[in-house]
Formats: sequence, C-alpha cells, structure tokens
Amino acid sequence: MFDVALIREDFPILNREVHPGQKLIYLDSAASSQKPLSVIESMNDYYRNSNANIHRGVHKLAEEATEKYEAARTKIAKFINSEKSKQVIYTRNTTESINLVANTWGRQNLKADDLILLTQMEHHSNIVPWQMLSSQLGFSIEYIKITPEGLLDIEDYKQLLVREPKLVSFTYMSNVLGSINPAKELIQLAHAAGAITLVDGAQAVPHFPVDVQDLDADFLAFSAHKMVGPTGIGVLYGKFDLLKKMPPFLGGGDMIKEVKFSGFSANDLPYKFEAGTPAIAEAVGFGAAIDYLESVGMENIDRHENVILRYALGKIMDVPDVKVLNSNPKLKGGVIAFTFGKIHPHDVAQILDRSGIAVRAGHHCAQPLHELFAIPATTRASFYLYNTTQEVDAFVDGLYKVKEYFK
Ligand code: 7TS
Repeated sequence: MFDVALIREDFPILNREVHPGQKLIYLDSAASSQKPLSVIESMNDYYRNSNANIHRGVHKLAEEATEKYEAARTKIAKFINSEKSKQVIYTRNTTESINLVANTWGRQNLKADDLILLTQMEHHSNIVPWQMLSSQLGFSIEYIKITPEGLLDIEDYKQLLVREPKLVSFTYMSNVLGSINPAKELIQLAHAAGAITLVDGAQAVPHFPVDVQDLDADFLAFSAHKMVGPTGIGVLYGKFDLLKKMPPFLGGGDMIKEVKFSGFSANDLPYKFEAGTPAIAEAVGFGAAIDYLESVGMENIDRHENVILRYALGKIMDVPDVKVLNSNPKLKGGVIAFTFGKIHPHDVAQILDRSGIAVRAGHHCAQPLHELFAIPATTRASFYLYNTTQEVDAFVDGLYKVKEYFK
C-alpha cells in the first residue's frame, strides 16, 4: 500500500521550516530530489565503519568498501534490468555519462559527413557535448521537431531517419514539458535505420520503471541525486559489445590493466571507464536509494505522481493568465512549467518562497526549447513520491498571492 504520509516520515528535511512558521513545500524534485533517512544513514555508516579506498590493498576495510561499492552496482543493474552488472558504469551524473559516450563512442565512430539526431526538447547536457564534438569532427546535428502541444513529432523523426543518422540521442522525459517520449518505438525506428541510441533517463529512471532490455537501448544515462540518492554519482548503462569496443574516457589509476613507460593496456569493464578513486560513499548511498525505491515500488511512485499531476493541472489551469507548457496529463510526468502573464518567473518563485514553497525559475537548462516557444523563462513545479494534494493547494494559493502582489 502506498501511503504518502508514511513516506514523508522517511524524509527528515520535509519537517523543516524554511522561514519562521513556513514549513518546506518542496516542488523542485526535477532539479534534485530529497533523500530518505536510510540513504543518509547508509553513507554515515559507511564513513563511520567501513571507509577505505576500493580495489586496492587486502585489508578488511578495503575489502568491505569494495564489497559495498560493487553491491550497489549489482542493485542498480537489477533495477534497470541490465544483462550484466559490468554494463553499469559509475559516472558523476547524467552529464558525465553523455560526455563519456560523446568522447569515446562518438570520437571513434563519427566522421565529417555523418549526421546525428537530437530532439528540440533536450537538456543542455544532451546538446552541448555533441556540439563540442561536432565542432571538432565536423558531423551535422539535426533536432527532431516537437509539435505545438509539446510532444515529439514522430513524422519529422521518420523523415530524418531516411538520412541515415549514426546516432539518435533523446530524453525519455522532458524536464520542462514533462513529455514522455515513446522510447521503445523511437529505438526500434532508429535501429531499423541503422542508428545507435542514447536515452537520457535523468527524468525517467527516478519516476517509472525503466527496463533497458525491453527498450533495447544502446546507452542509458541517469543521476542518483534525482532518485532519492546522493549527488556526485550517476550511471552510464551500455550494451556490452559497444562498451567493449569503446576506448577509455579518462586515463589514470584503476582503468588500466598494465602500464609501461611505452604505453598502457585498458582494464576490463566496468573499470575501464572508472579512472581514479570513485565516489564510494555515494555509491553506497545510491544502493540504499535503489533499496528505498524498490521497497515503495516504481509502479506505485508513477501512479502517485500521476494523481498529483492531474490534480495540480486541474487547479493551475483555473488561475488566470497561467499558461502551462504541455497541459495534457497523458504521456506526461510530474512536471509543470508555466508562464504567468507578464510576471517574471524569478518573481513568482521568490514570492512562493516566502510561503516555504520551492519551485524553479529560468530556462531549466533547456534554452533552445524556451526559444522555440518564444519565452525567455518559465516557473516550474515538479513532483515526486513525497508530494501531496495539500501541497498543491498551498502552491496554487501561493500563485493567487503572487497575482495579488503584482496587481
Ligand atoms: N537530462 C535531463 C533531462 C535533465 O533534466 C537533467 C538535469 C540532466 C540531463 C542533467 O543531469 P545532471 O545530474 O547531470 O545535472 N535537470 C535539471 C533540471 O531540470 N533542473 O536542474 C537540473
């Protein structure tokens, strides 16, 4: 049984007053989620009792640290249904995972005459690494169009596929529109056209079940901090044969088998891509986050968020001058980005903050998408498993206060 009141008890920060008499109402989980006590405690326990460097030394603590670091990898692999746990590469975050693919697979496979496809709804982290590489290698980038409603234009995609792109890299769920792309279908179409696929799962993996084998995704990137885990750690999942052929990303300790003055040989997977001392405590926390999400159930989380989203859309659409980007709760996750007449999003966010309500204002690292809609910025409320309809009420009341203030 999903009981949001019980869930809230697991997140100590939700009891905090952010201003005198104003309890936190956290509607910014798309930027970063809050953490349950079990995650916080797992990292404390690691530092108190098991702290050491991994894969080095034979002493007890090094052994324990290594075991915990690898146990978390196994949990993550199971969570996304990866064939083998060595296909789960630890990175710092989604951004680094995408940069890894760009700088290894991309550098190895993309040539001047090639084409890759992104979408118009990408986060900067799935645009800029490709632009940087393109400026060096000379390949072209096309952006799959989105419809005026904010959904991916599949017809445009099909037409672009005729040009035989080498890679299609797309977000599973937009951090602004909330639109959930039909990832499985997009991947099938890409494969039929001979392209490799990278799925940016930053906003998907935290919110609904994601199965890499069912999707047949070639790469999947995501971050722990958006899924009740710590900052500083993320994942790149990849198909084994692809990862095996890719050259290392960063050079240094742990990613090598042997080093001579004349050169080196790269380590096996996954260590080939994990140079230097990694985020060990964070991996432990990531493992605890997976345990937590599994104990609640991803289907339950998905269902709860959809209830909150529908409730919030129903109420916010009645607020005069509010315009929501993609207001259709079908095919959409728990994200509401909106404009509010002529009131600047930063002012909206600042006044909501006085009532303890945390939302984000700006372009949310999706500047080209905002440009497409001819708006410089939006205010964004985003939901997660711990949000309630009462919080939505407070948020909408807050919007009326904003309106009153700027009357
Ligand atoms: N891709 C998507 C779809 C995202 O929403 C984000 C972060 C990233 C990639 C990058 O993740 P990172 O962990 O590497 O930073 N999105 C947001 C956001 O919407 N507000 O703050 C960060």
